[in-house]
Amino acid sequence: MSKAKPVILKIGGSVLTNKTVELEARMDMISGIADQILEANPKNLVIVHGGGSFGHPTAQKYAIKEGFKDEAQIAGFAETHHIMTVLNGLLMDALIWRGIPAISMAPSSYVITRNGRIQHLDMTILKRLLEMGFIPVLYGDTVIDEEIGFTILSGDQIVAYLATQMNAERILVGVDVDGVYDDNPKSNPKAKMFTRLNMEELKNVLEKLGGSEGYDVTGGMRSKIAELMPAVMQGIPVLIFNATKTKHIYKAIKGENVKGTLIEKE
Ligand code: IP8
Repeated sequence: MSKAKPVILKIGGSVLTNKTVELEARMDMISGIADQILEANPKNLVIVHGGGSFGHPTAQKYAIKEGFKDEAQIAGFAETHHIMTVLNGLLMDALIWRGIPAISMAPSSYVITRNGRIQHLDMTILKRLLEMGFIPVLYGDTVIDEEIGFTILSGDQIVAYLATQMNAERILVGVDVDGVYDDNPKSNPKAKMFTRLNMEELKNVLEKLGGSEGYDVTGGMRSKIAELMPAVMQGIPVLIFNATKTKHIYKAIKGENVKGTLIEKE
């Protein structure tokens, strides 16, 4: 049984899916990620993944994030949750059939938000699973909200919450770009990547960052980083790296050197 500090790995929806084509999973990527996790053989890992072109288009169609306004959204809420379980199932298949002890934990079953912010997240079972050597796998999901009825909870908010509550050793954020840039590297080839940022520098950079390509109801790189700031402030380092590149997830889990942006408090 392990009581060591956990490492939280976020796998962006942009890595698992083609964000510009609705419901297109990147199966090669999913297999490659599972291979790397198998090889890394992590002991205290929690995985959280995003919605990509699975969760976001449906969430957008029914305006789930904005809360309950009319009956037509009820089926939309169920559909959005279901489509997330489908994406999660693709990743789970890849992990389980390699013998990785991953356990899927749908946040809609144990999280309540208030105006979109986590109000209650029961970590009892998650902590037990971790101690016993399982790898809990969570994801951005539809959740019940005390104030607005329901909403969308981003994987990034889950990551920050778990990391701060469990005082994680580090947070690894795998996306489809090499790190944090001073402009969008997909539209501006001259954009400069930061290899290291402290809190002060990060605040300045945040003002300049844009949203993400394709469907995204939870807001791209800017809101991703803003969400992770409380964890950084608590002294938990965050590495933002390109999870689509060969062996990057393996190296990040192992604590080996990976190209990316390391965000630290000081
Ligand atoms: O991609 C949102 O999670 P994210 C999940 O981590 C849904 O923001 C259901 C759209």
